[in-house]
Amino acid sequence: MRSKHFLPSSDDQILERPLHVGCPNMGSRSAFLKRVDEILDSRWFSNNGPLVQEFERRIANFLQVKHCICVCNATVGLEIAARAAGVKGEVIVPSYTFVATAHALQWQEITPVFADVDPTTHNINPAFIERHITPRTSAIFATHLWGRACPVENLESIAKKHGLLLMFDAAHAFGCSYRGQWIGGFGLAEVFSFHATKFLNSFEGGAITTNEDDLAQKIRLMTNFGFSGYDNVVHLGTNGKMTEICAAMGLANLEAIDDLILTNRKNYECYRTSLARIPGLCLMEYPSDEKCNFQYIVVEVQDNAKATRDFLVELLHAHNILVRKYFWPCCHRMEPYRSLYPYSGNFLHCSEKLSERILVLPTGNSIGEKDILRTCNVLGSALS
Ligand code: T4K
Repeated sequence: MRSKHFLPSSDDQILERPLHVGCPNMGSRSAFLKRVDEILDSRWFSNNGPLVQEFERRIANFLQVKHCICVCNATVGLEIAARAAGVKGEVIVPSYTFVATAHALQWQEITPVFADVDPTTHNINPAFIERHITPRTSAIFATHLWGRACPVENLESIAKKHGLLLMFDAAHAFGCSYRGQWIGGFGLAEVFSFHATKFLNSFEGGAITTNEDDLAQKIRLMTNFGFSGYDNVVHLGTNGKMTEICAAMGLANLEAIDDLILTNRKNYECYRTSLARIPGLCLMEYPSDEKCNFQYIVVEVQDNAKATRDFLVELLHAHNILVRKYFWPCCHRMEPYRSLYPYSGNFLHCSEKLSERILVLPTGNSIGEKDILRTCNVLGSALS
């Protein structure tokens, strides 16, 4: 399968700039730098500063959700949200997701129980959840993978039937909707990531959103060591705070969100046109009746393709196009899960298949049409 014919010479490589999946987006540099000056002048750098408060207010308004608590990253956000909600025992999660979804639970000795996903949406498949429910199950933690909403209503009815909590890892899903309503207000709580690689980034960061007043209050306490005012610790807590500089970046990017989504959408359409000519590749579709941030260009390498996914990754990397095999391997094939739960793969056929076949291509506002054509030409050279 592998052929030297497709590999570029070292001269070609030097000429072509690297294209990264996850290359950070930037909104207005001047809007960001103006806020940085304000931060330095005010000498207020962290601990619920004015920019974090503004970022929280604007996210809550945007998503039309009652509460938003910004955090230092989504992983800590997931840990805090689970703990504040009283999640314990076993929790049903997808295995085809970033490992943080499972780690956030295992970190606090809650057992992630992996359920299989749907081959089209790549989200947890409600049909496979009930078989994993035991007397120890306390919750379902579902990921809106790639920003495509989970089947929320089905999950709600399973959770209700079995008395389980329902929460969402919404790390990919800022600016996406389910049945016309922004993701952010579903389940007990949802957790967003604003990591550098996310289309809306705050360098590092995240946010927990909820419509539950008591839960929001508890999450806020837990994010700041359990402090309620000066010198008064009323709860167990950790340090999950977002800094002012991160909020400044988040605000500059939130102000640019329409442009960022438009760029992602244009890139997606450009990929769609170019990939349609290449046999053996299937571009992930996003539902046309929902809002979507188009931050991931997800391509499935099909059985009839003339090259494997791994060959294509190697080839693209040789051309300085740094595509990713998200999410390979699945969580259950990573430590500590591989050793702790060695048989969990028996029920995860679709997850395993996807993790062997999915290729994620570069997008964002550092990528243009020329870069997309360059990427598709390399793919075409191997597959046509
Ligand atoms: N849940 C889900 C479903 C998630 O996808 C994530 C994170 C989380 C929870 C947890 O969220 P956080 O706690 O991170 O807020 C990257 C990100 O680090 C991670 O945030 C993200 N998901 C995941 C999908 O991607 P890696 O292991 O792929 O990172 P790395 O270092 O290989 O970088 C990814 C790509 O981005 C590379 O091609 C290089 C490029 N890059 C990266 C950075 C940081 C840049 O071009 N510039 C940069 O500054 O995890």
